Amino acid sequence: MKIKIVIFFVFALSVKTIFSQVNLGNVYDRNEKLCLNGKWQIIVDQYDYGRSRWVAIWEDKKPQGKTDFYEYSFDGGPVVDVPGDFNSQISQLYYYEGTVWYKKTFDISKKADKRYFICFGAVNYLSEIYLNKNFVGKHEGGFTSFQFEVTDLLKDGENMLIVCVNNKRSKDNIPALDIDWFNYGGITRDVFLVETPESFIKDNFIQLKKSQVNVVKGWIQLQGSKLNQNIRISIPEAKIEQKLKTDDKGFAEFEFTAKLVLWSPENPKLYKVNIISETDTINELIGFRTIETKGTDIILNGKPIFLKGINIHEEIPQRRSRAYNETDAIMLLSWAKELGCNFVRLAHYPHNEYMVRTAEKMGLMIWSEIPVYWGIDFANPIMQDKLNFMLEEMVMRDKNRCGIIIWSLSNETSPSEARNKCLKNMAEFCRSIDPTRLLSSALSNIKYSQNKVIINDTIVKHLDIIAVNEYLGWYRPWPSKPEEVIWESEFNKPLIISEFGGEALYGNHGPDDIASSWSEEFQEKLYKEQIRMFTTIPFLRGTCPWILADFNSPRRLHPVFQDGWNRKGLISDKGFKKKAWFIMKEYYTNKN
Ligand code: GCB
Repeated sequence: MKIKIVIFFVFALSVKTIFSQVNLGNVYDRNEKLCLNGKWQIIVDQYDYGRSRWVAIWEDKKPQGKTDFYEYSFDGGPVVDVPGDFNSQISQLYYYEGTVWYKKTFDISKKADKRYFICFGAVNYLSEIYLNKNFVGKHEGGFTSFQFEVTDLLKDGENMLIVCVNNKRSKDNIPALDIDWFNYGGITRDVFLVETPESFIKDNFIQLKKSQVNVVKGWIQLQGSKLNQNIRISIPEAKIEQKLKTDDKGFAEFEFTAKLVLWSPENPKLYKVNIISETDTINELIGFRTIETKGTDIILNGKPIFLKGINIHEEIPQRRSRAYNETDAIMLLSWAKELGCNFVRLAHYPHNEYMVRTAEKMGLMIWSEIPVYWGIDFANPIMQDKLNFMLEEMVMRDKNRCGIIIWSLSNETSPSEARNKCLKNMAEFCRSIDPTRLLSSALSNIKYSQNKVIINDTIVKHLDIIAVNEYLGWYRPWPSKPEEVIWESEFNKPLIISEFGGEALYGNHGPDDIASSWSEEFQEKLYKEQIRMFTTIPFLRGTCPWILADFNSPRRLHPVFQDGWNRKGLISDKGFKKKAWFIMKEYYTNKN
């Protein structure tokens, strides 16, 4: 990957130890791991003082002689919980975007024949990792997991891990400057130190072959000194036992027939799959299903399906913070189930693994997307590599999660030559690393002409599913009666309305025809109108209201009705259901 080379070259000039990212595919499925969650000490460094070599916060220097002093110290400073964003934990940091240094010490008895990897679920946005005063590596991107090998830097006894985090928005970041959510910074997800054998199963991909309900296909990649190994894949419950051999590069591909109970929303069956090499074992819960499109239909396990969806941000509104653990996932996804959903759009970035794994267990199909959102600088020559790198990180983490049926490449990006080129390239790259899932992108550039809505964005040629964010009745007035709006598409593909809705403050009542009343009645009527329109769109195969719950967004400036919240939630910031919730629930209950 070019991007990695650039990053590491820059750092090679100033630091002595550099390790490359490893992309361990199965962190959560390994038993031998030390959890580094808990209390971490922090230093807030708004002017980036600590990164200069003469200050070097990563060395955590302590005064030695009588004339010595340092103008920083972790000791005596604030402490925060990891996982978790720093903004919600320290009130002075609520709107902070900048550098924060994190420090954690931990003890370990290092085993001579083992390897060790430091694994981060996500750090928003830039991070530099230091172990025992040595630079380990650097990562860009706030919502994808990454790992570095630290075997040679790890000591027996106490170790010191320091992470420099910066969540400042920037023009060439993904996302860039303008976002409609809260830019929570920090080490927002789990941190583990994973132990593996010297030669280990680095990654594996196991799913049903595209369109074939009885063919399992995939690959296994080993890393270490013993690359030629005998491998066994077993699924005991289905009495499956497959033997294969890895090549000189530690790689093996496989394909075999199997009669499996297929995963579906009605029966979210997961099998225990064991991958056993001569030196290592991985046990993973994996489900099997096929997903494809045929004309304007979405086909799950050979049968057409309608996606009854809801958009979700990775935020707990009642706590005004990021969601980061299984309890949080269960709360958000139980609301989705209660609404009658069989599908969730995890907006606008890859959510934590608990969200994906819990949704899969609950029988919810998943749309996962990278934060290629609004003003991305597609014309910037470094952008394509960054986009593909982030896309690869998303796909590699979750490629065995059958609940994920759609990878989304972007949300509301304006067509231009540069944008079209980047998205087309991403689509091709994504299919090359995962040919089993559907591709989409949420579009907003739709042609509106009198009472017609015409889908003509040429990027759709490279996608499987058309997804449109339309806000008829909110950002755009109804051009006619809702049931008289005519939807046309230049493409013979299924359509999902990936966003629609309007704002209402819970408990605020008023006229149902005045948007600025911010009333529950207005939102309720808007939902009824939307549903009337849905029933007339012949190629509609799914809907996703925007959004499950009110969420924090500093661009929502109305002091009375918004006060820093986007109020399009069907559920309020305190967890109460608005009137529109019941309209949507009824629609889903009656919809086949
Ligand atoms: C959109 C965006 C979403 C916003 C929403 C809104 O089209 O995709 O991120 O939050 O509209 O509320 O305006």
